[in-house]
Amino acid sequence: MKINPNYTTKEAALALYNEPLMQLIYKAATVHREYHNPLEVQMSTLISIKTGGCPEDCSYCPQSMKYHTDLKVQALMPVKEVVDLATTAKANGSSRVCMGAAWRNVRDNRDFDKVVEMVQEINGMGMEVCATLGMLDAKQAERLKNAGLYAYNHNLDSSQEFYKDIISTRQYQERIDTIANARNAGISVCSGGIIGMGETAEDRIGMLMTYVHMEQPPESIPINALVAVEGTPLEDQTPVPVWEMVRMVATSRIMFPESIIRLSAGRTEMSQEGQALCFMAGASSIFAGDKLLTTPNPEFNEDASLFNILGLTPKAPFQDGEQPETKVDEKVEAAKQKRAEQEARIAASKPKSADFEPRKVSVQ
Ligand code: SAM
Ligand code: DTB
Ligand code: SF4
Repeated sequence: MKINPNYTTKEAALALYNEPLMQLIYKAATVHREYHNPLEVQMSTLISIKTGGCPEDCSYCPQSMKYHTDLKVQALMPVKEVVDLATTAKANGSSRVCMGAAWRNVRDNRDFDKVVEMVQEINGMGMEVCATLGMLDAKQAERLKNAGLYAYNHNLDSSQEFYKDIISTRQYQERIDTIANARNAGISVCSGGIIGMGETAEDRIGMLMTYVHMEQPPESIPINALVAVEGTPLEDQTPVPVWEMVRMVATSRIMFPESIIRLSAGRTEMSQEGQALCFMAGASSIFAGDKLLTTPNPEFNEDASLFNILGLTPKAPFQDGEQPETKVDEKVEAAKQKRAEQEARIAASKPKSADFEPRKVSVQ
């Protein structure tokens, strides 16, 4: 993944961000056409495989157990349910599934075995599989890679300076380390941030500068507008003007010409015209489906109509990288074997239908 050599200092990047908007959009659209097909948009479907009850205190997040939101905590979904949702997503044009878990970090337990199995199954369906499960060590990253994971999402969210104001339960460096673990395992990196949390333009650029200084910038950069959820510390934040979203998308597009810029959370608050400007400014991916993880997203029909108006088409999977191979995972195999044995035992203990044959009663 390339970085744009003209914007490797904070001053240059900030000056770009502050350029007259029409000029910024034009520059971004030009870069976009040079590196991407501007009529194709990647559709990625989010599945919240484990919802709420998270021990972290990210001030924007309705899933933190520190805040009192209306959210219903849900344990890890069964593998079959996730596969069924992925099947629907594929039928609706999504080429990627992103499985999100409200975890601080991945633990080597049965739940992780199930996530590995989900990755195997969805990769087997010919879709790009992404996961966002919190912090990840090198071994866990390797296991996910071997299962067929295509991408790992782990956002920096904002600048290192502003980070301390929104999260106290983990360090910025820990985020950077997880990203490095995914990268070193050969997994494509998805990492971006949120605007509208009260940060300055310098903070937005500060986050992008962290990506500039990485050995390799992320293959995809999600730009989220804060969804201000009642009960979270950021519930009263004023909605970010669409123009700032356009600026952030355009600046990211120009600074990282080869990466995919994803127009992420916040689309329900944006007009079709606002979203069109973001596509013009270089966004080439969205989250599809009427729900993000826990908050609403535009309906399938609304997006279909927008794509129709703008002449956009969904992007096919694996256009930017090969489909990973799924390798055998001992723990998943053992769990499957155990499940099969249990099912066989249950079947054997059920009374045979013959046992229920009605007794013949002779009528006299
Ligand atoms: N727990 C994992 C983690 O934090 O990495 C994965 C799930 S977490 C919900 C994924 C990302 O969603 C966060 O990093 C944040 O950028 C985004 N997010 C969460 N709540 C949001 C909100 N209210 N508005 C916009 N983006 C949000
Ligand atoms: C990302 O950058 N945005 C997505 C995905 N990566 C995991 C999540 C958005 C969550 C918005 C709030 C919610 O629905 O809970
Ligand atoms: Fe937990 Fe992730 Fe939400 Fe932070 S963003 S509270 S880590 S689910």
